[in-house]
Amino acid sequence: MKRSPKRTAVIILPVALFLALVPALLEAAADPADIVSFDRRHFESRGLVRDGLDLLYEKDGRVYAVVTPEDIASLVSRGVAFTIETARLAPSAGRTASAAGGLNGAFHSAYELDTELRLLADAHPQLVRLQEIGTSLEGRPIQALKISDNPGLDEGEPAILFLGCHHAREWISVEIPLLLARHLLENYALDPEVRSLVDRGEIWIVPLVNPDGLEYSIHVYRYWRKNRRANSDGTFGVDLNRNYGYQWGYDNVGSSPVPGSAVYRGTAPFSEPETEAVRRLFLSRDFRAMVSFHSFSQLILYPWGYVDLPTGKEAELSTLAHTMSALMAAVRGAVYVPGRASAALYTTNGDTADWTFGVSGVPSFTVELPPEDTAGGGFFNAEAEIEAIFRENLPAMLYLTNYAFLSSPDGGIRPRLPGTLRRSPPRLPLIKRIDRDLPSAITMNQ
Ligand code: 0X9
Ligand code: CA
Ligand code: ZN
Repeated sequence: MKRSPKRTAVIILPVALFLALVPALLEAAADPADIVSFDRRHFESRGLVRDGLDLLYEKDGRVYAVVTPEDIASLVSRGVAFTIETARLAPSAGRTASAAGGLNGAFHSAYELDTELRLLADAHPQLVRLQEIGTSLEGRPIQALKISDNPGLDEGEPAILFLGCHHAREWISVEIPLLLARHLLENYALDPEVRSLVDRGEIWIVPLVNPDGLEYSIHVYRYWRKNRRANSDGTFGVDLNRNYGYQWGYDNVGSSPVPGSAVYRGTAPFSEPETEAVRRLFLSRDFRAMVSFHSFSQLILYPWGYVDLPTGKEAELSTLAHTMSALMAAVRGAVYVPGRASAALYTTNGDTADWTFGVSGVPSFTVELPPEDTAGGGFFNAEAEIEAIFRENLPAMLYLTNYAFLSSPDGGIRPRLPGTLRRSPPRLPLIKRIDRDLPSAITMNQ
């Protein structure tokens, strides 16, 4: 039903008339409204009844509407990806984040990603299966794409895993694995290299491990890092990249036992449904390599992370990291510095790569995406850069996928390097701390 125009201010009214208006005033008080926007294509394709929403206007391909909580529930159930715009439109809000629409511009919220993944899966049913691998604390699906020929069959092929967004504020880390999925699906018929990889193995892509945190980062607090666990002391959040089970809680430097800390490790290994979902997926298939995308600093990190010691495969991991770095630099010159995680950055315990390597011995990497530093934008990547960052990561990801599919199941490798191995880039000095960009007045514990 179309709502009445804005209620006009009541100035002076006889008491009787005022009393007659009380129900309407109560209704107004009980009728909190937000403004949302969504792509007009979704609007048309999802069969929304035009009269059912309080439409405001259409701009740059997006429809804006006033919605109640019931309207939001209805949008969610119809699978419409929307962005809550209220804060942006408030008089106090500053410049808009983007011309592309939405508080998060061209980046994907959890809902926007869900829609995108469904559209991708629907468009390529012969190459991809969308699988919910778990549910976040707040009930959001954690989605995986399995990309392979005969994706509905269990062909027991070797697999590789790409993960995005353990950390809420690292929005770019959702986009790169998502674009990788799109690239594989849209180029299967055109590109023999893509086709060969997709035919020979399973490429598993989980663009968003931490949906609750991402939503919080979009709508409430841009610098949020952790998930949204309500901790026992009233603080929120477990650092999902400290919650994995290999050498979990090894010391209090690489993770923290304090719930309010940005690097709180949780009450137990895999205490969080988000990490548990990754654990179950990883143990259920024949994974031969893993990449977890983070931002920022432009690094390619390999185990160990928990202590500055080499693994038994230091040489292989180092060679792989250097090769990937060279492939990345060849695209447009951006140097991703390769190194052992503990030495090149800092020690962490309970991170993803230590666990996948620790339990399986397969090449496992944390890729810290651009920019290099806070001067380059820190956690804020220009929308116009998303595609270029993907392009420079793509050859390295294809290379690692091929390498993984040639490896033997015990994690040992039949070496086969590309003919055009370039020299590794120079190693740069690095200073990076988790909290380095946080305005000191803002507490992490909200
Ligand atoms: O601290 C992390 O979890 C990662 N960096 S981030 O700024 N994206 O939070 C790095 C994890 C890599 N592992 C180690 N450095 N040990
Ligand atoms: Ca297959
Ligand atoms: Zn991170």
